[in-house]
Amino acid sequence: MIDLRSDTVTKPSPEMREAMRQAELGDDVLGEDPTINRLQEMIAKLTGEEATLFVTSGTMGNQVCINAHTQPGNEIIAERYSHIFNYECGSPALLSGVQVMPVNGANGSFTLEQVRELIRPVNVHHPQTRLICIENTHNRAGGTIFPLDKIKKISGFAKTQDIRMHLDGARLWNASAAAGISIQEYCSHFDSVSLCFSKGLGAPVGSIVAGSARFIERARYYRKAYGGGMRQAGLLAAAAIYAVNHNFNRLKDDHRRAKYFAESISTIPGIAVDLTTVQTNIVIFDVAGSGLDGPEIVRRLHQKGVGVSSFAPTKIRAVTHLDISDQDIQQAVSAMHEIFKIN
Ligand code: TLP
Repeated sequence: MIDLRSDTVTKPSPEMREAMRQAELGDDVLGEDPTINRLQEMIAKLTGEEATLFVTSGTMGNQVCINAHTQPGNEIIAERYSHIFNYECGSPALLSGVQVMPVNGANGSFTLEQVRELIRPVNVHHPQTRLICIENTHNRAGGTIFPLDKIKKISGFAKTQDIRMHLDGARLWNASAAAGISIQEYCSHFDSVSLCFSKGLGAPVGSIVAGSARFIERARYYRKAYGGGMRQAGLLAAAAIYAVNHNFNRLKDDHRRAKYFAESISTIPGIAVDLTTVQTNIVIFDVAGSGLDGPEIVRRLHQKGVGVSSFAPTKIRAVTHLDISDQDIQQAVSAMHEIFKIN
């Protein structure tokens, strides 16, 4: 199966498994796992943040940060199609007691002017706006990069309003590789950041949150409260260390393959792809013009050994990753041509 459903589907390589086998272990709830501690120090350096905390998933990373920044009854601003607003089970309400004010982005990003309009004036009727969340790259918009100049403007203004900034950087690795902007530069404009090891970098499990030492202490409390305190989890941290050291620099290959796939299918009648949004490893295409719906195309591709995911009634997502080769992409393109020739 050529599995383009997500970059989460990768399996650890023999070398990564060997790194896991050799990991020194301890009880991380007691702060005694040397491999987790090594990973946390490594990412603190990479992000330029004071402290970091290994967590089980991107969702847990975002949610401990939201909880650590807010009080029940607060409001947070997040993009209309963001992961936090759409794919985290309503957890801002469920776990933190906050409501989300959605902002309509253009390709996943929004402007300071839009934020200004949404911040609640102080008034007895209003919730207090406490946090602005940015997703970079933006999954649902097709792996698009949130421009740094927009981030700087929003972050500068947020400071003057005593509003915190959170970065859902599950795929910040991809943004950094594609834009040539360091992880540290991106992180310097946020009070908290969540990064995933189990997407583009290919580790089996795990994310990390970064911020000030005080903030990370609060995040540690919420991690424990959510059942995310793990014991000899250095096994997983070893995979994450391997992933950062070996798989960050190769992301451009995934981006090149995504671009090739997008360009190759864009010439098929009935398929619409906005090539300007294909900036990293995600391709979203619309099959409305083909007369078939998304789930039907997903089914037909599956029969030909190609996995993609249905994202909206007529929209399909394909994601490249480290288990996808040039030949796999070529085969996926051929499968698309075959399907659309029949119709
Ligand atoms: N995204 C998954 C699905 O949940 C949609 C995927 O296949 O892309 N932030 C962003 C931007 C994400 O794309 C995801 C996962 C997460 C957070 C959550 O990460 P996990 O799945 O580790 O909780």
